[in-house]
Amino acid sequence: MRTPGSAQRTTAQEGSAGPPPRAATGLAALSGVLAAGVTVGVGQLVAGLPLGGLSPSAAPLVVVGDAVVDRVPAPVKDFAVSAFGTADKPVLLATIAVLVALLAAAAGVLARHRLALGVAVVAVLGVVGVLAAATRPDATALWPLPSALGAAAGAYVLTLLTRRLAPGGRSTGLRRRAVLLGSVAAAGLTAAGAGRVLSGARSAEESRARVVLPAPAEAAPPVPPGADPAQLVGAGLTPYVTGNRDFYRIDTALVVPDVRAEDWTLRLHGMVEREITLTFDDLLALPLVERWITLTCVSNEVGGDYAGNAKWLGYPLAELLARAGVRDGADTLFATSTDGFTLSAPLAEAADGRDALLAVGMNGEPLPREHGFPVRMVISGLYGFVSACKWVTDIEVTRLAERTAYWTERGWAERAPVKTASRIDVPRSFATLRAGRVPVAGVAWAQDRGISAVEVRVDRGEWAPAKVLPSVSEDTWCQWVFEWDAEPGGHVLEVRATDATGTPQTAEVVAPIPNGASGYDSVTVTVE
Ligand SMILES: Nc1nc2c(c(=O)[nH]1)N[C@H]1C(S)=C(S)[C@@H](COP(=O)(O)O)O[C@H]1N2
Ligand SMILES: [Mo]
Repeated sequence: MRTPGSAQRTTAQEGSAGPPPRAATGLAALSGVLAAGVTVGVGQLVAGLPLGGLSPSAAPLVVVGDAVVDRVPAPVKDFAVSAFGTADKPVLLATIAVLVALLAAAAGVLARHRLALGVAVVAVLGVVGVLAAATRPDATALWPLPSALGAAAGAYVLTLLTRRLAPGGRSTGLRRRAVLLGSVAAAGLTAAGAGRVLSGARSAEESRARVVLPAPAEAAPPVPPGADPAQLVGAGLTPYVTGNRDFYRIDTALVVPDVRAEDWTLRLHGMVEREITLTFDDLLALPLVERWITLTCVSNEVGGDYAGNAKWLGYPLAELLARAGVRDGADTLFATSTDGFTLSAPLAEAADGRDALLAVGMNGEPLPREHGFPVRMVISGLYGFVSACKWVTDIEVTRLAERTAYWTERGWAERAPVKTASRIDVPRSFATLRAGRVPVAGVAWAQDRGISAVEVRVDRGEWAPAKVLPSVSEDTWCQWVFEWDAEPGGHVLEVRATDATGTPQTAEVVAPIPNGASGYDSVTVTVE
């Protein structure tokens, strides 16, 4: 029996034998892209479901992206960091999205000729997601689910669209096609949006909002008056204290790990007399100390800004190690974060009495998620990649020879003390200045040793002393100012610092890999 609907369909079918070939190919490609969109959207939705073993980090694009990050060869990664800096993550995610869209468009076109082939391409994409999910270090048995269900939804959508848009299919009229494609796009976007909302609701952000940090058993000293030449800060000088929002972020995580304080535990084990397991509440109940420590990244180029100074609240690593009782022969703390990143910190430095913390607070707040919420390590005098494990959940006391850390596998050094460095912040390079008194200023650091002198030279002349402003301790950078009598012409200004052991910063120009850049920072200016 014929219904009114089917009669109408028959009419529409008779009205057109399908779009012209170019348009048909375009429609097929669009179908593929929409199917991929539904795959990603449904994947995001499933990943966001409030089920114990699922996590926003299990969403298809995220697991594939993270798997790529861990597998790309070191030179590509170095290139990405140097070319895109901290934007390397969005660039990678966008690249993956574009590649998937291209493959999906091809799947759509294939499907128009042979449906099974197109569906097979979607299935392969699904399998890639499932494998990436299953091999993530923090994966649970449920992690492949978002990719698997997403791909199943994508295959269904591709089949539906291909059949309906085919000549003789149900949706051949222009209006019907638009409605069909529009509904599928809306469904994909709704799923993705719902996934985001669900993930947000049970995220670490909520957990962080509930954290109340205890008052420190030992408060940090206040910043000494005159640490900041106030009149220069607005003019481009870096403030002595770096706000949490302005603090540089460097890590391998594509999506910030979602660790709730309630779920966090730390296991300290290996070459110790007594293994220790701490919950977040256990940690907050210990006598916590506040310390100012400047953190710097080994990837920082001379003159670069991968450096920041904050007031950290935490428990001294030395105390924790003393409680555990370190056995003879150990020389390394092998730290692992929830997302599988690892680093080898030298035990001697962590326990020699310098400022070295298992930190929960940054500038008076719980750690921001990007900076390691709920708990990270910070050790003065060592670059971040060998000391400052964020989202840390496991510390094994071991020997360096027994474990290889994430960056060491990729050609970076096993041990990396911070090199003495200085930077000119004002004037900016290529600035045009008025002749006369010009303040030249910036920062200098040699964490754990301290800075004893900063000098400036103009046009490769004699080094002249700059004024070094007070700092809280040898663990932080300091500001310096040099009053320059600028004469008309083009000039090159250079800076160098001397640490408190009396060793001047080296002039030798080396790249960041494997253990930090060196050489003098310089700016070129024009004086009128
Ligand atoms: N879990 C984790 N911790 C990490 C990293 C990382 O990639 N993953 N990067 C390290 C590096 S290279 C640096 S320089 C510091 C940077 O810390 P920040 O992002 O809070 O400035 O974190 C360190 N800790
Ligand atoms: Mo770093």
